[in-house]
Amino acid sequence: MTTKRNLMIFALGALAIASCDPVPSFDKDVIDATDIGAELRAAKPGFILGAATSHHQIEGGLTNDWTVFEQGTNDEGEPNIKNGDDSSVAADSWNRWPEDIASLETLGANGYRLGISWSRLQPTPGSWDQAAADRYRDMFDALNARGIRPMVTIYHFTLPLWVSDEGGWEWDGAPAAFEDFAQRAGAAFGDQIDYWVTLNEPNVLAIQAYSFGSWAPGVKDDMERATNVYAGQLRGHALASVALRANDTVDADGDGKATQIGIAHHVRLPQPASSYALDTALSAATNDYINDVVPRAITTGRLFLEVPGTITIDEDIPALKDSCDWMGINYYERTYIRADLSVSTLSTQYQPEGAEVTDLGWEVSPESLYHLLMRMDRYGLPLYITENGLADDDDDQRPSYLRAHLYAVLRAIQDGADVRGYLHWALIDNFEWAEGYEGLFGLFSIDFGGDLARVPRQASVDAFTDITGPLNAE
Ligand code: GCO
Repeated sequence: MTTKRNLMIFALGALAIASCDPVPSFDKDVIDATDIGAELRAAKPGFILGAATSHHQIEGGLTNDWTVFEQGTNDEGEPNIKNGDDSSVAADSWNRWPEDIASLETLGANGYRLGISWSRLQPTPGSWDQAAADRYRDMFDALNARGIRPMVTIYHFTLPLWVSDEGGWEWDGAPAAFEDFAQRAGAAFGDQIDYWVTLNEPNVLAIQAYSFGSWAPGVKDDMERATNVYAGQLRGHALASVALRANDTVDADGDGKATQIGIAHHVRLPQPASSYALDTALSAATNDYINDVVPRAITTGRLFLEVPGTITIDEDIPALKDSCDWMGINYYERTYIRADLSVSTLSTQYQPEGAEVTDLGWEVSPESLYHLLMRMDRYGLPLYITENGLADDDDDQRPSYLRAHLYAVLRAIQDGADVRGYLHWALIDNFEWAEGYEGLFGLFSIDFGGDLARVPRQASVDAFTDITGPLNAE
């Protein structure tokens, strides 16, 4: 097995070609001197600039596979979530959503990416909680009334218990269950919503939950199962996109299109740790697995996933082809890839020495965002940044981070990439999965032990409105 795997990796190494795209280096003085809002407005009329959240991370009061996982412990007997935190209250957005909308207004935002909870709306197979749906309808009405385009995610990492009890995305009934949910969501909210996100980061979910074991259901080191879960989500997406198009036939924003479907695709820039063949090969393999599986599937219909020597999935799924009207880009970091055949992912990732990092230790690299946008643009779909941001509790990095990353977006647009919007992660501090309340990403901070008021991180809010002001000028 190991020999076969090594041979395959060497073969890949021989084929690996380093990407030829230049990664530019940005000059801080140039960024500071650029009126990003005015230039975005000129370069891309109608540009959407806003913020993002997900239901589980802010709502509170949920019951799903994650709320079960949050109460559990890992192999070492430690709580699954740092400090034993849980999402039971989170930011209480289920009740305080008008404050979230007020925060968006403070930012001058014209877009908001938010999630709806599958487990809340369909707590049992075939059921539908109309009171919960009505609450979401109130939120969507309020957003539309303020000219803030809702972009709605229908699956963001959490499953109803009746799906996870069957095996989650490993269950062969999961895609059809998701199709049913998409059908009901399309019918229930289609008159208010045009922009749908079917899946959030199918690649990250698969790896965190089935290789790192740090997310529900906490399976360690099993890239075969991870890859099946990755594929299961994409099969579900194919069915869900057909269901959304069939059930949401109302053009809510009057642009002539009733549905605009995307996947929030997590991209990162893998760089080989050295020119050693194994590092180059595994960097290329990681690049394909992380970055290219999703856009290839949604543009060609070919679902191709490979972990060399472990698993290969290669299927044509006609409904996957053209299943998206746009592609979402979630971008956080660049990583270096060092071969390590003792782990199921075959490599480990690390950050360069001396780089600026966030509170969670992630490298700040706006140039990599530019590079990835140019690369993803080649798939020919309009792009929206559906997430980009950083954990920075004291707010000393976020203002410059925000400007530099929006400058990267502007440069990509000026160089021809069709980027139509940017939703900053996150609007408010929230439950950061296994990190609990330690990764604080909000443009607005929240005192989780206290009154839960949305308090502006003022320097960041100022940096944001410096851009939305000229962007939204008449
Ligand atoms: C993800 C999710 C978000 C995270 C954000 C910061 O990438 O894991 O989409 O839910 O909170 O990315 O880590």
